[in-house]
Amino acid sequence: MTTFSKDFIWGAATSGPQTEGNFHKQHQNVFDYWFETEPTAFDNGVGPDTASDFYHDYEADLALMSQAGIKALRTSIQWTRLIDDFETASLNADGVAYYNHVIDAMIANHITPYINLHHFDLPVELYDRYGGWTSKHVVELFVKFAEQCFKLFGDRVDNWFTFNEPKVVVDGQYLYGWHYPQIVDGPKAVQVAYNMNLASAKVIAKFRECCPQSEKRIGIILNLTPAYPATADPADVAAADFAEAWSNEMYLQPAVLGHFPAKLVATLTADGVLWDATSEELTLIAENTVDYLGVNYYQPLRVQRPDISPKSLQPWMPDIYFKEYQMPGRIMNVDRGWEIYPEAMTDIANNMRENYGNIPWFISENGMGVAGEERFMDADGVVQDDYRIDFMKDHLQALKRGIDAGSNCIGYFVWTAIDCWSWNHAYHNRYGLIRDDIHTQEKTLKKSAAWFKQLSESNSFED
Ligand code: BGP
Repeated sequence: MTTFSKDFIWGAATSGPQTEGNFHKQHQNVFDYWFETEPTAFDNGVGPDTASDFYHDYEADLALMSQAGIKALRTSIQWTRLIDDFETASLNADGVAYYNHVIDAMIANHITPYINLHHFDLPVELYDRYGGWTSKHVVELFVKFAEQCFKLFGDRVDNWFTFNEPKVVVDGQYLYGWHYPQIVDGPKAVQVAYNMNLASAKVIAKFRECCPQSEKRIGIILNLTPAYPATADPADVAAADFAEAWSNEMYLQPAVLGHFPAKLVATLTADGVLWDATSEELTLIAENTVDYLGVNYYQPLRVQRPDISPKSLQPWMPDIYFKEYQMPGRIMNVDRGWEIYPEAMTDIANNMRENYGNIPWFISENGMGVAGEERFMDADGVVQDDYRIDFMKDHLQALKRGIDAGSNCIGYFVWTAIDCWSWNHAYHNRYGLIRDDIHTQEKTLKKSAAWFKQLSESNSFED
């Protein structure tokens, strides 16, 4: 039997752009625009226009989540839905009414709202006008949007986040070209990483002004991918150290400790690509750290020395310092192409305790994406997703080992409640405890929903 404390939070995570659909939305985010201009970039040509229709179905969807034992829901407010004019942050009446209804419906269903302000969904106009997150003016506009959210919803929402996975914005939009605007530019990506850290600190400063009550808290959600060297050879270990700093510490340290990793700063300085920062900004980052942290964990990072000499790659890319490596014998989620390595949950928990002042933190995403789940449906149409239950069990057991060693982990949010639209992969991999038939929008509980309900009611499960 694995048992968690009575006050452990059992939740689910999702996001506005992946669930709502674009009904009554005045503006496009970068994914909406990308889908309009290049639908073939998305699995099966399926875009975010309908998603799982949370815009219309939120009441029924929340009632179903409640039946699945979900006691907290992390979702996001779309900048492109709430705001009419990005420069002044004037409000869109339909957007305000919609998010008010959703938050009220969460509370009516005894689901605690955890509200995130940015889930990869930059308004495309702000990319066209200013270059998106490369611009410090965009940082200021984001603070104005955040202030509106705090003023509108801060009376009912205690739990806030500035960003989901800034690393995916940096890597996907500015470094490796996976996501629109598909820029491949190392130095630009360095500046974006800094600007997002700065934006997070500025939003936290604004939050302290708007929501000073002690029960209100704000954090950031980071996807942590612990970096493990391929061998004990010093060259592989050095590569893993750089990958750890670049992928994880570049976001974790400013958020929690208020400063950037010194070794990484030294390397970027020596390479002539360090971000543009002022001393006032660095002081602001130092003074506005998070109250708590959300950690998304899916896969580890296996690292080996790069096969190019560090100075041979021009223009600069972080890949001159490390190379990802596929460990022989690793266990894979073949559909998603990600390694399954639950043990990293213990390592993350220990890292929080040992290096981050034992900050309160929780798993803000963890889950298993599987393609073609119809094959696992029984005669009653219930998806028998035992693989998902096993995945959660393995990760929760590893997490519990870290908690038993003293890590201050306060909850576990599964990705996700209801199958939702997922960026380029659209509906290819399904993650939900609840199935969505995307043609009829019929939603049905999977076997894992019953398991999760039992878990959230008893705070324990049979091993
Ligand atoms: C995280 C994102 C989520 C979600 C999840 C699953 O990085 O925060 O939005 O999409 O990954 O990944 P994917 O949808 O790419 O399979």
